[in-house]
Amino acid sequence: MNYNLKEMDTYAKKWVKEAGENIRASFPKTLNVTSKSNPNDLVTDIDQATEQYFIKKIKETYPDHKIMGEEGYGDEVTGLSGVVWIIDPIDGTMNFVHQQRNFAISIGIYVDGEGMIGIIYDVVHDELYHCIKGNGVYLNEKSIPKLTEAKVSESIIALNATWVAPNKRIDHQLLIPLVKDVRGTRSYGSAAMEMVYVATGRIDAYMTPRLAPWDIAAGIIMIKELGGEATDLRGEEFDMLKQNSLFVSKPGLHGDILRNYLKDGKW
Ligand code: 2AM
Ligand code: CA
Repeated sequence: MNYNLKEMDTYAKKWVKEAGENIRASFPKTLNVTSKSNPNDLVTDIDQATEQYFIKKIKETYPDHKIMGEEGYGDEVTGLSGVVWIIDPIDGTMNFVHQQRNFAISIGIYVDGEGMIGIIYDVVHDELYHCIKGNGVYLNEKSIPKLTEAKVSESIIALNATWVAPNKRIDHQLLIPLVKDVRGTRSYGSAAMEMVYVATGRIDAYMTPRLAPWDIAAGIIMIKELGGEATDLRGEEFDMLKQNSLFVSKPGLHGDILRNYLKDGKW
């Protein structure tokens, strides 16, 4: 297949900025909010319109590329051969609805299964995080430095409080020792934002037992590019066609946490 990463990156960033402008323009208007799988799984007309906007642009420009989008307007993607755009039009929809901040547009572009371009746009702050594999990661025009090692006792980890209270998905006792040993915990409510916080070193790690491919597609490319580690909670590679657990971290810290805190979990 014929593809040009630089050109795709330029278009993707342009479309993301345009979509962000439309999202900012929507703030004074009344949102049409409905729920999907459960009453807390929200979607708005803006999530849907944003995804449709990307699909129109991508299909016009690259008719042979495939698109996997959270809101289901893309293709039925059953394999990762060729170029696949993995899109979350708004990651952190609950924040978007309640706070009008702490959400992002996330686009990962995969070529034959390999993550090549990652774009995460913090719409409210006009902060565009972007990366082409092998060329570093940038926040707007500024290069983001490589990640350095950190100790558990001096780290801040992002983790949702759900996972240390009784819940349906995991044994909530498993993560309590880690929460006690780290310097602090945070929860931002958008996986894409939490991953750029790891990429920029604002936090040291982020973990969660279940995310969809579009939540993680862009962020894991950036973290790996910066020398960080991105695996599931067992330390294994992701399957971008399924739900996965996620554990992203600075180097060194990743192995320490896996060995000392995560190894007994049935993730
Ligand atoms: P979303 O806002 O795009 O739905 C919140 O902790 C994070 O988990 C967000 O990145 C959110 O993405 C994601 N999320 C929420 N519900 C989810 C679900 N049912 N499956 C997978 N990811 C989900
Ligand atoms: Ca979303």
